[in-house]
Amino acid sequence: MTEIKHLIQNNLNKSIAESSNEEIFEALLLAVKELEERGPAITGDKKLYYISAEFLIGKLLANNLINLGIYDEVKDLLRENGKNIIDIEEIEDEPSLGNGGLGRLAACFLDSIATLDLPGDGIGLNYHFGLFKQVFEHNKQVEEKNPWITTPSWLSRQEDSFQVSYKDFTLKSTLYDIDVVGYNKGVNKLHLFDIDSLDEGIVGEGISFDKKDIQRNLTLFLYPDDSDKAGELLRIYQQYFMVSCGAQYILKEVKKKGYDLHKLHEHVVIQINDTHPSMVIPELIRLLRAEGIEPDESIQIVSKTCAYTNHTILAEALEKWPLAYLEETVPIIVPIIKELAAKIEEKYSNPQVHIIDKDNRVHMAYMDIHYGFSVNGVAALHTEILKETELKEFYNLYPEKFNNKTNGITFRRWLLHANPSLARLIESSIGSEFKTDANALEQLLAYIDNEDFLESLLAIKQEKKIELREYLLAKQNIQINETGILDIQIKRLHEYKRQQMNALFAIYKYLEIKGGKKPTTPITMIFGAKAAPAYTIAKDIIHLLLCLQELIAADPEVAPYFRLVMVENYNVTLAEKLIPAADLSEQISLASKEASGTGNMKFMLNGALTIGTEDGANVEIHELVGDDNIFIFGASSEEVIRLYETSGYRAVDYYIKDADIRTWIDFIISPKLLEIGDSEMLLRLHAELINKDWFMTLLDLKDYIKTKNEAYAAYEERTKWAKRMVVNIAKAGYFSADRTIAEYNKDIWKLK
Ligand code: GPV
Repeated sequence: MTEIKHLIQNNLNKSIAESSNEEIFEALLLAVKELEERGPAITGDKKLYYISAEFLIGKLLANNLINLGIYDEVKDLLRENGKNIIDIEEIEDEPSLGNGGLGRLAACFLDSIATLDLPGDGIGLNYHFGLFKQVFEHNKQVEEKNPWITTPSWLSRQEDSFQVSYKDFTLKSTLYDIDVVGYNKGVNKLHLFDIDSLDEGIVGEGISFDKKDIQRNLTLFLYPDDSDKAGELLRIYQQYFMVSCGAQYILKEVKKKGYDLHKLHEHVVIQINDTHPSMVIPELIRLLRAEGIEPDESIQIVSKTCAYTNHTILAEALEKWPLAYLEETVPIIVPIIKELAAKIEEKYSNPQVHIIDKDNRVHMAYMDIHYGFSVNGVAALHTEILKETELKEFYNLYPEKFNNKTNGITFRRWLLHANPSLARLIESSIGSEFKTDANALEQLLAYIDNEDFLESLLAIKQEKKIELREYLLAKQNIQINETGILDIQIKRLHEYKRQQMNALFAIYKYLEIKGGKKPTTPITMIFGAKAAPAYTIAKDIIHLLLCLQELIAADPEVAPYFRLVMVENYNVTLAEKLIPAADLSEQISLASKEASGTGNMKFMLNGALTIGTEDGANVEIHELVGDDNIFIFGASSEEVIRLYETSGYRAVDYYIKDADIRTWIDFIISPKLLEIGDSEMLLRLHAELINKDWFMTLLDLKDYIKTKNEAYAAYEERTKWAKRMVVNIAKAGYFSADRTIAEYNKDIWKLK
């Protein structure tokens, strides 16, 4: 009997064939955990700690089986016993520890760090109800709690416990670890801190709870509503808890290993994932001083230990905590923050680089830049914008700190797991080298004129569409057409990502079909997106999409040619089903606003073509695949930045001057839609698009429609399209997170 078979059997009290899928899942989970415990821990003289408010890790069973190198063995074993591994995978609840790209990036990074055999752990929080679960009622988003922790679980409770001191009380932490196993490599850890005093019972209707009851609510939710002061304070409580536990854990490990705290930076590097963990800087300084290290030396040590990644240029997303809020919650670090700020004010008269502004708000990013040794953006264009515009004054002070690390994705999850048929086709053509060296995918270019290969590629896309159709029907009672083009936009709902522009495309297409111009190939548009609970306009956009879905499906003149559907509760699991089936990848943010994007990379790897603006990593995708293999449209980032600087964009001008645009926008408040939808929401969105439109939807709308029509037409030439797919897959290797992590290590972390 093989080892894994033995382990599974040990955890079952009957044969595999007689066990239920649930029982098999539980036995497998325990067996995998046992194998991981036996696997070698990754060690080294210097260790990375990646601190992040989010880790959007996705389901772990298949991922871990693949990385342990036993997925096929387990699949065969189950099949011999009349079980299908896909059904077993379905049993697992997806961990709800992340929100969007930033959290998914952290998860891809942990996978690559372990795969490159680098000692590096994640540090975060164990949110019991995570990010809310989205349900649709009356064509609106409703939020529910998202309990995901089951018994047994991937979480393993640890002995470590720390005290975290706030102004009015102290909390005692508990710790849960999740194993992070590299692809055919050793094991790192994701450390998730929690409190025993949490009370899940305080959550009432939906996701409501008493925001002031910190000792019972601290780790209930990721990103609790911060539209009022109590919500903002709760976020500070959460952030400080995460970094204080993280810093205490790090120092405990360092001391256990017998290292000299004066040389902390030789043994530890802390990557601060956006500004949520920024308070780790004053906290670590505080802890070093408590260990007897001199004040100035403590600052110097921490400055050599911490590195900061910026993930946005949106001003509203750059955290600035009022000093008074910090005094009210975490007074223990306030004197240190003031001290750090005073040193900067002494040194630099320019108020633009001061940590505490004239309104007494603490700019967390500025603290990271002054007191960290590295600042990186997440795509080439993004880093350039940081250097030249948003963080220009800081770049002038510290040019040597700034560097770019273009994001990446793990090909284990996004190719080997999500699309095994494609992985098999690739392997049968160019061998298995691509599994450990993503650049080997370039060898696929030799197959661009190979008819058999192109046919197989199209056949796999078709197979994935059928699988998606069956899945959506079974899980969400959604009907899609597996013939024709599948055009997908899946990402958090935000005005800068411009789902509203895609909705206006749908209105245009609907009216065109009503006018008698029927598409030669059926079109299916799929959306997936959650809106932050307090983000009114984002919820209005979801409402418009759901109303359009209903209108189009009910119209017999249109429905046979065109469907729009919005999947409920978009998450990693759904992404794994949607991306392999996609033909067209929507990456249509207002240029300059999307720091990188990572969905764009997942679609490309799975043979979807991108329609996109010259934004974030789209720019690098465009450079790699060339003009003929991507559909680029819209204003450039320079033009957009200039329009902002000169207040040169007025949506209402487009509305007045262009009759087409007026028709499409007014359709939002047409009798047909008002009959289906909520007039308050539709009227508000209509007014917003005409009078505000902060993210310039109307600037690019017509170019977008023209370009998308070209893409749809190009889809009809199947062989030519398949060749474009080949180029996209072949050039995707650059976006392996293994490459990104190798660069972080070479330039920033310097781990052995
Ligand atoms: I700041 N991002 C995110 O998902 N959440 C955040 O709070 C912030 C940034 C995203 C960016 O929007 C993406 O462009 C980027 O690809 C991703 O972070 C990872 O870098």
